[in-house]
Amino acid sequence: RKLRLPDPNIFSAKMRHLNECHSQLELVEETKLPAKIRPQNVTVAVEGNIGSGKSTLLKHFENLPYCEVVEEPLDQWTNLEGHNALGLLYENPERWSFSFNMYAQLTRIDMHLKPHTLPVKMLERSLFSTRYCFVQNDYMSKTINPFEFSVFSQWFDFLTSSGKANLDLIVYLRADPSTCYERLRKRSRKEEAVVPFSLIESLHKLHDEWLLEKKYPVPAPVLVLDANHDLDAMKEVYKVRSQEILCGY
Ligand code: D5M
Ligand code: MG
Repeated sequence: RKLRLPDPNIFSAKMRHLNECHSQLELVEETKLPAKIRPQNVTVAVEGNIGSGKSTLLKHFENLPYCEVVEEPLDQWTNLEGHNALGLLYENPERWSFSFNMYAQLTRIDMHLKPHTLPVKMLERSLFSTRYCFVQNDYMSKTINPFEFSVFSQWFDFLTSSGKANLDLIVYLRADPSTCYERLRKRSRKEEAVVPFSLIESLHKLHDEWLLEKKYPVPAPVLVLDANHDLDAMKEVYKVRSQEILCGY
């Protein structure tokens, strides 16, 4: 695994401030940086189906002083100069899958390129799941045609060959399609009202094919977590297994 060498300034203002305030702060065990990742910059991608609980995991780790989180830019996807790209995608996938995914790919390389300000950077999904799960699904279900698939794939190859999108670890939140679907219904995002159960099933299969069966290239070691438990139980898993989630072991 290739880890970048540490920048001595990586212990950013936030961490320095924490150290300075040490006497006033009750630092609990989980707020300390695990020895195994000190002092490198580590990039972790959190992958999983729609409704698998990525945001819950990210929210948990966001609170740790050495961890920063880069969420999926949903606000950009729902308002691109006034266009709701996500809404259009679900309204008419044949027409908009290619455009949506070309834009998603642009916003994703932006996530990968965002400089580290803390030792651990956690991404909500990556360029790789856009290609191997979402675009693969569109291609197989013919909402992206072979010409569009080639254009998308050549951009993907170009963007990933630079090494700028390297990951150190993938955390795969694996939940049953029925669990994901129930959560999706519950959160009732307006664009997702028309998402059929069959899409959740296909995406589940593609995540498994990619991250478990390695049918497509897997760019980093994978930690699989059972994400079927309720919110409180999941938070407990994140607490107990935080070192693994941050370092893979
Ligand atoms: O929610 C993210 C939403 O965006 C969900 O409706 C899936 C959709 N999404 C994400 N990436 C893509 C790509 N590449 N193509 C199509 N749709 C996508 P979340 O619950 O965070 O997964
Ligand atoms: Mg999300």
